[in-house]
Amino acid sequence: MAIAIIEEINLVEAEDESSSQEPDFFECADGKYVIPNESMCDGQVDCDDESDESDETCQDITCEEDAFRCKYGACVGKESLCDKVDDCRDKSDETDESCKDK
Ligand SMILES: [Ca+2]
Ligand SMILES: [Ca+2]
Repeated sequence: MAIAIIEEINLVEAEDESSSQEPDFFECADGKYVIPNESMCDGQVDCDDESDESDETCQDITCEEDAFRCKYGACVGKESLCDKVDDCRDKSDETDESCKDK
């Protein structure tokens, strides 16, 4: 019983440590690469497994006010919209739907 209580305390301390400091890097889901935070959800795939540009990674991030938001959540510059270059991983910046108002 006593051992169980000690383990519980350690667990709480570990959680506190990780939540108190913002990580500067994003670790790919496969653990092979660590990329700078700014490369996360920038439209370009940096992780072998594409986990830096996945729906799960990007759907909750916030874009700059003047950025274009790709369908899966990544942020690219507004000037990237409909410039005939695929800037979003899912090419959602170059779809007819995205460009119809341009
Ligand atoms: Ca990226
Ligand atoms: Ca583009």
